[in-house]
This record gives sequence, structure tokens and C-alpha cells, in this order.
Amino acid sequence: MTADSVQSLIDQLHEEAEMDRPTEETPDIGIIMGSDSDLPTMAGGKDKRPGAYAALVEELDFAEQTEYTDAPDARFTFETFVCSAHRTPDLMYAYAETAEARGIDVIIAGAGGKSADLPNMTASIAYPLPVIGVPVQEKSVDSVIGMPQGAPITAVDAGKSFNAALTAVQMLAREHDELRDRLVSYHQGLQTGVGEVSRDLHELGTPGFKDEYWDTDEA
Ligand code: RP5
Repeated sequence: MTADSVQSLIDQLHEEAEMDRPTEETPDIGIIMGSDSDLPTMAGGKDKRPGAYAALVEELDFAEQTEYTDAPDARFTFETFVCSAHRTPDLMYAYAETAEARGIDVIIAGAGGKSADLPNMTASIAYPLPVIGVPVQEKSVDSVIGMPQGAPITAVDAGKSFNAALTAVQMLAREHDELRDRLVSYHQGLQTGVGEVSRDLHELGTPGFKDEYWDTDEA
């Protein structure tokens, strides 16, 4: 028996799949996760490393689309849902089954625990849409990446949803030069940071560098 709150999401996904909306107005990336307890890893949060949300919004100028029929001004967007493979298998199935028709080009799917089945099952149902799996914990890695021959999934290391977002945008960039430019610019920013830190470490010396860069407690 499917709960009403879940059934209404399933119905909504199917209705949206029938709408045939212009591709510029549909989310390009779908982010799903097994539980809202995965959100700190999938999005980033206080005292957590930055996640997919930060990569997309802060580094690559994407916007989150919260209403399917009311796209943000940003050309490139993503959407976010919780759908558990084990608690709400119908919702997982509906999301994966309708994703392509709803205009999604790539899915990022994260799950934790030892039975992290959302990414691999979504990859099988959404095929040929690419799915990037994020094992939310180290113990989830095997269940995310362990797919049989002929049933592909792409995956990142445990917790690295930031990289999953970059990979998703790399896929989209094959068709959108603007995204290619944003990825290159992001990488140049990384290089600039390393160069500046390296020069400072060399020129300030280790004690001077610690004074400049570290909190007093760390030194
Ligand atoms: C997995 O079980 C979820 O992806 C989550 O990582 C884990 C625990 O879920 P909660 O009990 O916190 O909802 O399916």
C-alpha cells in the first residue's frame, strides 16, 4: 500500500512526463537521495565538506528548480528529491522511469548504509540515462558500484557528491560550450589557489605560513 504523500509525488512525476516541456525549462540534473539524513553529504552543510549543491550553485551558476512548470531564470538547473529504494520503491521506480521524459539529462543518486541500492536500481531503471552514484558512507561503496556486466553506473568515492556534480556537468558540457567554459574557469580557479598557497608557503616559511593561514589553536 503506497502512502498518499508518496502517491501524490508519483502522480506528479507521471503528469510532468506527459507535459513535453521545452528542454530549456526542465531541470538538467536530478539529484535524489535515500533519506534527508543524506542531505549534509549530498548538498554540504555546516561542518561538512561542500557537496553537489555547492558545486552547482556556487561554482557553476546552476539554480535549483523547485517547481517543474516554473523554471528559474538560470539556463541550467537541477532538482532535488528524497526517494528511498527500500521504503518507497514505487517512488524510486517512478522517478527513474519518468526522468528522461521529464527532461532530465543525468541523475545523481546518493545513498548510505550497507544496502545503498538507490543509485544502482535507479541506473537500471533509468537506462540509458546516465546515473552517477554517491556512496554516502565508506560502507556503501560496494553496493553502489557493484553492478553486473551490461548494467552500467558511474560512481564517485564515498561522500564526494561535489565531484558527482562536476561529472554531471562534464556530461552536459559535451552539448553546451557555455558549461565547458564554466568547468575550465572553475579548474583555473583551483590552480590559481594552489599556486598562491605554494608561493606563500615558500616565501613565508612554515612558521610564517602557519601564523598567516592557521587558526591559533591549530598551530
Ligand atoms: C539509506 O539509509 C539512506 O540513504 C541513508 O543513508 C540511510 C539511513 O537513512 P535514515 O534512517 O537516516 O533515514 O537508505
